[in-house]
Amino acid sequence: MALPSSNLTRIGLAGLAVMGQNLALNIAEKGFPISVYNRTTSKVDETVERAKLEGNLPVYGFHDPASFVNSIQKPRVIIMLVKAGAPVDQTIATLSAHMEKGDCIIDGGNEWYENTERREKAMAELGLLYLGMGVSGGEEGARHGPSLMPGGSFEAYKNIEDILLKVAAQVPDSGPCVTYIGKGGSGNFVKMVHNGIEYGDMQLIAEAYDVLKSVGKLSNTELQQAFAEWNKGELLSFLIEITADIFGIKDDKGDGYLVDKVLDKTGMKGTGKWTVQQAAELSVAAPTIAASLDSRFLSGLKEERTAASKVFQSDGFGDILSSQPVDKAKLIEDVRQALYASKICSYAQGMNLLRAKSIEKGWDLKLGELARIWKGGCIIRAIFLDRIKKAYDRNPDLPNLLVDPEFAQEILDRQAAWRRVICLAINSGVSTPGMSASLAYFDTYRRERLPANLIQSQRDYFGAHTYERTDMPGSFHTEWFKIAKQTKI
Ligand code: NBP
Repeated sequence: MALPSSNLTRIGLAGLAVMGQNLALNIAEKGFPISVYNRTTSKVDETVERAKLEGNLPVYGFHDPASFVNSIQKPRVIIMLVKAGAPVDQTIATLSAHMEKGDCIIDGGNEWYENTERREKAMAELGLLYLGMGVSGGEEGARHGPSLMPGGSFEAYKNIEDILLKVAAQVPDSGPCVTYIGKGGSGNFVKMVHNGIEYGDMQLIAEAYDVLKSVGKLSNTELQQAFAEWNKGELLSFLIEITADIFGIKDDKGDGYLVDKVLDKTGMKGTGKWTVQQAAELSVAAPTIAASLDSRFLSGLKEERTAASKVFQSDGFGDILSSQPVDKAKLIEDVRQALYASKICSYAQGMNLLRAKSIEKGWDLKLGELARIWKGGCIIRAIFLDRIKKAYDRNPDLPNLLVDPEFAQEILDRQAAWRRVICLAINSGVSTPGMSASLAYFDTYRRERLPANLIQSQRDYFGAHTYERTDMPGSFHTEWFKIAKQTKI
């Protein structure tokens, strides 16, 4: 296809693997002529060919970086979608050599936010603008409308706002799933926490499945029906929808269902681990997300778990699975409520992490607005996010989602079912680390007095760390050891 009459395209995209190729086609489909480039040039030809097949979309391929950069109108905007880390630095070096003051590079990868901040500073010294933009929604999202989380240079954002507003997922009652997130690496950070929340959601759903299958003895057909039913109510979401689909898919290489043949070892790429590390750095409790990460670590120990299952089987533990008959309909309803209540706690943790980082970095993140742009396009999209947005609209300074009056009531309404599910799982020897962590988070957060008084006493006993008192101000130290010698029993 010949270049537009101006001989220049509106935007460029470098990195044509799954995400880049699909986002380029999406941008072109929305009416913005786009230049594309990839280190391995066969992917350039592949993308141009796909653009032809998918409706003669205005995608223009280039095999060398100079002609790629020079094909874009000024100020030039180039989105990079290459593997995070060194490939991003290498791509920036390749492209920036041909760019001019005022041009802008956008990294759409899952990058560590500090790398974006380092690069933004380095680019500013060359007079170039820089954005770190979280892109969520996988292949489908990139092609038909992702959730976009751009952070960094506001001027750069303004240069491409018109494109992002059209390319992002569109949610009828709340608009395009994009907003300017804030300065520096805030876009990458928000995407990282989104992924951490995604880990939590997937873990909670997997536990719901485990309880229903292992304790409730639901068949795949019954599981599919239960999840499909859940997807009509407050749990309506992309992840519940695809979970229902998964239970219906037969194995094309043998008998039975595919899900039963999939190896129980979870992969990961790092954003969940970063989320938990950041929560620890900022002293924000994120136990549900941490439990989901730990569960992925443990799932990776397949050989050890297989050996352990034999050890405990031979010692008489084995499957403690309850032999009592289970009322399937009641269990499905209890698990649904437990899942929803657990999910509220998980999102509360993610939102608190975002707020803590926003305060540390001065990003001024708008939590309600983040919930809004996650309502479409991304993996955690869910009707539930609308409730979160409304909670922050009611009170932008909400200390915790749990104390929003609507969420508080929802938790109260579900706590009996939630406790029943966890007790049943524990008594059946089925682990529910995410749901249990969520319940422990709730039970800890809601109590006025915790056993932390004893921990402070111990710390003062062995380390003279001092303690405060409930009945008078000041810092105190007691010679616990000396007194204890006289009172030992
Ligand atoms: P990958 O993360 O698999 O990266 C492949 C791309 O990086 C190819 O274009 C490859 O070029 C390029 N690349 C590499 Br590898 N090393 C390079 C180097 N030294 N110099 C230049 N280019 C280099 O692609 P992806 O799965 O499309 O993801 C892109 C980004 O988006 C990642 O940061 C990813 O974490 C993020 N993301 C992915 C998803 C998803 O569902 N896949 C979702 C959301 C975000 P080549 O063809 O020459 O090898």
